[in-house]
Amino acid sequence: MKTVLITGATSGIGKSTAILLAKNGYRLILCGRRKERLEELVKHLSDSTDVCSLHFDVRDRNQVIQSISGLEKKWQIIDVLINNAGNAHGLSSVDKGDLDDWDAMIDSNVKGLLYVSRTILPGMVKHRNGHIINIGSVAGREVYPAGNVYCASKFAVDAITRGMRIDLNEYNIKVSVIHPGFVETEFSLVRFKGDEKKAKNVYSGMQPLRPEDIAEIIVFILSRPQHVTIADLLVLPNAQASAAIINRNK
Ligand code: NDP
Ligand code: 8X3
Repeated sequence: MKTVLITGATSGIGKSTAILLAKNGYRLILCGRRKERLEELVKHLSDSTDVCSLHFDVRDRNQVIQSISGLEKKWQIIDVLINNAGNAHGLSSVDKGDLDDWDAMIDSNVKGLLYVSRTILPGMVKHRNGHIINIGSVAGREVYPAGNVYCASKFAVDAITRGMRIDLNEYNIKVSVIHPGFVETEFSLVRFKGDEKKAKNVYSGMQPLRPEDIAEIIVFILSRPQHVTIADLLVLPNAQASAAIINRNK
């Protein structure tokens, strides 16, 4: 059975994906910063599958390299990498943006994805086998008001995905990207720094995607035969027509 490493498995899309992949018998390496949550999830899933966790911040390249390189031998062949860890921090016009928020988004969403990929890819190249699934966003397809740096980070994920698909083509490695619209997770709570009212307001009057909706798509992508790559998917809630056009009367 395939071994899947998921970054950002402590909540939202990553956690739902871990739960569904466990049900489908995949071996799992779950990553995130919140150690207690990781331990709880490992305990919960270990009845269904072989599972372990790695505790690191994707922004810290030494932690990334040391954690992944330090995996026990039986976990060292990684078949699938799901680059999911990331967040938005703040929602401000570009002239008022917080520099720490900008650093956090670029360091986690872009550089973190690169550090994790760069650590795992040589193994995939060596074995001429692998699949990378990057989690982009509708924000990586369209810029919306005050989205500036978060959108830039997701445009970068899109560009990196395309570059990966070209560079890894000769090694039999599949590269996919999913661009979700609104998904109700801890995403907005993080963006608005714990302000629950603002976070809830993002989804008022409309039905957002559930993290399980994206998890189901990931399972489908992974279940395709070897000659099929689902390269690029935009997945929106029915009430969302574009990054900023939302029907809130549903
Ligand atoms: P959540 O906030 O629920 O989950 C984010 C996950 O990323 C957590 O597990 C968090 O783990 C992890 N993470 C964040 N920063 C770091 C870091 N520096 N190092 C390690 N792990 C980190 O949000 P979502 O599930 O919604 O987000 C998952 C992905 O989906 C993100 O890339 C996001 O941009 C993308 N996305 C989300 C959409 C939405 O509307 N929710 C829409 C489109 C894309 P921990 O804090 O424990 O480290
Ligand atoms: C998350 C979706 O529109 O809030 O990437 O940026 S959005």
